[in-house]
Amino acid sequence: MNLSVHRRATALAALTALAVSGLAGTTASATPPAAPSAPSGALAAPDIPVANVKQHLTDLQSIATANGGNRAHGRTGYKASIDFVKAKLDAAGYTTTVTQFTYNGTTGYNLIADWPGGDPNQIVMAGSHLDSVSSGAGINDNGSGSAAVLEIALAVARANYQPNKHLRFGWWGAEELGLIGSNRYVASLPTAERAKISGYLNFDMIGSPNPGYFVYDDDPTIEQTFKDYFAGIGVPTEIETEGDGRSDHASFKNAGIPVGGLFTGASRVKTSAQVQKWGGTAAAFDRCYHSSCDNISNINDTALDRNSDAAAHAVWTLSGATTPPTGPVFENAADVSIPDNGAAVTSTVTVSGVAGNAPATLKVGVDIIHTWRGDLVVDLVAPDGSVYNLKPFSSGDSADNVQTTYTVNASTEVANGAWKLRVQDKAAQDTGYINNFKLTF
Ligand code: DTR
Ligand code: ZN
Ligand code: ZN
Ligand code: CA
Repeated sequence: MNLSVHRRATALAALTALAVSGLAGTTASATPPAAPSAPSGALAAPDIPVANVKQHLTDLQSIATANGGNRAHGRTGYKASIDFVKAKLDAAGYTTTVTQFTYNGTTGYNLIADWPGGDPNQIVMAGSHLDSVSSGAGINDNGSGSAAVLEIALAVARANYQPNKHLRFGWWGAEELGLIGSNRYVASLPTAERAKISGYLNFDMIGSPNPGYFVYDDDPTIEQTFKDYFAGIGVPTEIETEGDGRSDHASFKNAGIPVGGLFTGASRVKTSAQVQKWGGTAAAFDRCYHSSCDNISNINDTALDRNSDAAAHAVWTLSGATTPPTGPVFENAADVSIPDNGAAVTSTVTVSGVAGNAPATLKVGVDIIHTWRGDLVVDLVAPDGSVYNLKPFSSGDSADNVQTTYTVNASTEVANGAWKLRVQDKAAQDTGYINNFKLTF
């Protein structure tokens, strides 16, 4: 009963839509070649504004100051840090998840932020631990990594970056007590989910006041991606040796996930050769490591800037940009009504002037107005009659409309000729019409 009321109501809505759109284009139009358009996703990473990263550090310092001087596991400053990062990501359009765990009798938290889109079976992850030790605010260790990863995530949103791979960011709890949060996260993933992570990039201490530029010696592709960035800005790097496996990447590496990361040094002393190379002094890379003086003054802005940019470069490069559609666009904006539970109807686009075959990534833009899209079977029919099913009959799917772009491997089809969008309504009661059919070569 309820169901039929809903179906009736949406049918009325569609009639209204049909009446309005009846004024819209009724002639087929082919417009090759397409006007040059901006890429749908930037191909190169943007510069990460170090001022923004610094502002996040100032905010983390304020959180520590307001919470007894630290952001340690089990203390109020830790949860406040989680809330701070999460709010920024939520506002930027991320899907965020906070997971709880118990360690040492107190509650710990991890924060995961997923950027919608990309191949769900190929995930590029970047992460950092958000907890400090209890003796200080933890601004270099590890506000620096946390703030850089946050700003990179925000830069992804600002650019509306749409990479081929799925992007996920993580902030870990209780790293300082033995990589606890990241271990719990990895342990929580079913084997099949772990296998989808193509790489994990770790950022722990990337703004040391007397910095070195260290790259983790792990996955060769990730390592090379970081090295390429530093080579490009003329900054020499060394392999990280101050304790392999001493940060959250170890949790991922132990599960067989490729890892990499950056580091500017902790309590180890910079050698004179390293002073020659990088400047600074022959003293600890971070004399405030795990101390109360690891505050907002304990940051080298140049190191923070370079490492934030290198991290963004790796996130962009490893997730792969979407190749912008380059070829001509052909479209048919004529409305074709779809009879209820009736015969198939078609909208035709005639392609001409495209040499050779269609691409392996033919973009098929489908815009069908319908009050119960589950009724519909949608196919692309090539000029020679080959059929590519775009959407099967899915009776339970009561949502309105089919408005999406399918990617079809049409590389065995000759491009020129009459391409059809074929739509058949296979269940009674709801109806609609083809609003637009578009092919991008
Ligand atoms: N685990 C870090 C400090 C640390 C020491 N060696 C390395 C090597 C690579 C990354 C980090 C570190 C801490 O949180 O104290
Ligand atoms: Zn530490
Ligand atoms: Zn750390
Ligand atoms: Ca129907």
